[in-house]
Amino acid sequence: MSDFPAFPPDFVFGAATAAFQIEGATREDGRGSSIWDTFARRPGAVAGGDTGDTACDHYRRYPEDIALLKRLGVRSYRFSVSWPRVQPAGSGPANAAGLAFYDRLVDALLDAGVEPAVTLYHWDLPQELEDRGGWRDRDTAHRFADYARLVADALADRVPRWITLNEPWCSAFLGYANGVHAPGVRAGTPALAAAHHLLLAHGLAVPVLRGAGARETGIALNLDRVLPATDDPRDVAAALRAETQRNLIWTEPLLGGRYPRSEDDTWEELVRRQTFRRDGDLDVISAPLDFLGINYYTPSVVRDAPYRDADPRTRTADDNRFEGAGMPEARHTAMGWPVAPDTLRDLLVELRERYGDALPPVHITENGSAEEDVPDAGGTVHDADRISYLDGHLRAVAAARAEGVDVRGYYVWSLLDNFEWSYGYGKRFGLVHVDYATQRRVPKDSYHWYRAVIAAQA
Ligand code: IFM
Repeated sequence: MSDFPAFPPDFVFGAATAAFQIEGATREDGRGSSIWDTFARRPGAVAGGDTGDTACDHYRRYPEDIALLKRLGVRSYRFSVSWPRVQPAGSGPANAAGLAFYDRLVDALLDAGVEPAVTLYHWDLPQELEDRGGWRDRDTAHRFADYARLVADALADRVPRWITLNEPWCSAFLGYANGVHAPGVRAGTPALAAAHHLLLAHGLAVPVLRGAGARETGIALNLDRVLPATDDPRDVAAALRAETQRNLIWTEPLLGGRYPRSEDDTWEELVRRQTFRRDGDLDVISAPLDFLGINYYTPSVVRDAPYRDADPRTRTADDNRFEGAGMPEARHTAMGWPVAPDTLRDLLVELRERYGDALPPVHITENGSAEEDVPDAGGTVHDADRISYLDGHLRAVAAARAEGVDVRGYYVWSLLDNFEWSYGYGKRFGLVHVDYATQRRVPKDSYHWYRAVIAAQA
């Protein structure tokens, strides 16, 4: 560890999870159904037909998981609240038994000396709201603000850090354009309407959270470092379209109070004929943030390409005349994602250059890798590749800090192996191995490595 960069004493080392991926207990204590409960039952939607019904059984085993966090030495634990556990149908009064779970969780974390950081929405929309249009419908943004109030009134006295939405790009584009995530819609404009309503939901929730006493409020975006495959102007223009879809659609309204200038070239008629934006929305959306959460895993190298669908009437909003060119020279994780830690530094420095003082302090709210973990006879995983991945990305954070980017925290994704959405339980991101047959948890080598990193900083 002697050559490991030093972080300031108040730098937040953390670990993250999300409700649907770990809790299980999907029918317990009055929890309603979510779009992921429905989607996982659609034949072929999730690898192996896996569901979230049991997951890591965290709903019952949370004391054991908190003990793992305590031993790890993290200052903060980022988890998400399940909307259908708190508001089974997505509106109306709180389900007291559902809220009580998070109350117990927060108290147990504080007793263990771990600060809770709450994400309000990590993709598990109550099914009843989807039946009324889901994120295509503006009203869902208002329902979200009501839900935020219920959770914040119950927990903001003890939870300092709040994240409204996790990776709204996935909710909008994987959910309503490409259809590989719940609710599995594959159609044209809805993804753009969904993106706008997600931003609005965030903006409406920010003052609600502050009013309830939240000390720090932000959003977690999965921003991409997009690189053109060549310096041919057509590839450079394609990279800007990719960046518009992945990054600028979020950062421009949130940090700049404007829609991206490049949106016309990216979406053409889809955005020119939109009807979902209203006067005043940008003011709501651009409410100042206390921090920007960035989830980062891998860069994208793209080149110019024709539309995948030549017919504008059926074309989806993720069809923006670019295609992935890959990074054959890089190592790839078990997700097939190229590993290029320096691109995290570049992304952070570029954000700082683009937004200047409008860029709030940053927390890396997720970073981690799925690897082909093979437990030894004792159940331990010797995951040198994951250690190297985390080491590289933490060094990239230190490098960005050295260049003046105010990064204040870093959360490993994830504490536990868990339900990796449409990949089911086949992909493992955890610092802790979970044997799904027995629910036995065994810390991997990466857990011990991260523990040593944190201890050495102290
Ligand atoms: O597991 C997901 C998480 O839910 C959101 N960010 C990316 C992770 C890895 O794919």
